[in-house]
Amino acid sequence: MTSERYELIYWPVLQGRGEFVRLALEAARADYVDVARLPEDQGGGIPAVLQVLKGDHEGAPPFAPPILRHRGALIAQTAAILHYLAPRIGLAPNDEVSRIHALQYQLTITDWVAEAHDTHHPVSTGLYYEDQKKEAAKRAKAFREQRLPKFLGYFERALASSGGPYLFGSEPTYPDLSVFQVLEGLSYAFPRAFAETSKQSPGLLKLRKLVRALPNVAAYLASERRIPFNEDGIFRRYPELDSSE
Ligand SMILES: N[C@@H](CCC(=O)N[C@@H](CS)C(=O)NCC(=O)O)C(=O)O
Repeated sequence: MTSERYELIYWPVLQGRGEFVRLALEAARADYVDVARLPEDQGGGIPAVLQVLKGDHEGAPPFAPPILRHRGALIAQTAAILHYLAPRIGLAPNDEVSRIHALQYQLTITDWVAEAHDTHHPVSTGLYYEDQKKEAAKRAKAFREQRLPKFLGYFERALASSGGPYLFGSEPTYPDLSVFQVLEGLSYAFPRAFAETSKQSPGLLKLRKLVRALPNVAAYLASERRIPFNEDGIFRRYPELDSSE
């Protein structure tokens, strides 16, 4: 069956990587359904995600959620989903080179998100945090001291190259929404380290405020559709990982 409506298939109880897609759909006020957040008797819940992952459909099989279903096709990988969606919902820059640069930024965000995730799961995603706390403490220290300033510095330079206030100038595009989400997540997970390190990134702090105030984003953030950050997601608040003291 093909449908014009965008269907997001993602775990229903966390922001996770699905949130980068939700934010884009919400910012554009696109017609979409967050499939797994429907009740199970309406085809939602975790079974809806597992059903798609089972792979009894045509085309390239998805490895993991988030997954977008549109016009009968399934697309996985957050950056690929956004690259597909953005021109259709008015969130892509205009020219071809800029579109590749938007994807370049999004893939860098993918790396950043994976590193943020690995601060609490440095050994294996298959183990509990409690089983890898020692390694997590080491990994989080390196993240706070080396990687956080490097990623923030990179995106601050990216903003300077466009003249701001967004990555492609005066209008927001999808990587701006994703940078916003990472900044929100990092300030939740590492309130101390983020507050200290982000002092060097005034352009990013401004972008964060601007994105938060976009009317569709503000309405979404205030709605029940925005799942609060929690300790099942990528950005987890474990105070011991925010400080070595
Ligand atoms: N690189 C992928 C990563 C996808 C991913 O790791 N998804 C998580 C949820 S946020 C998952 O369910 N992974 C299951 C697995 O890796 O086995 C993306 O950016 O979409």
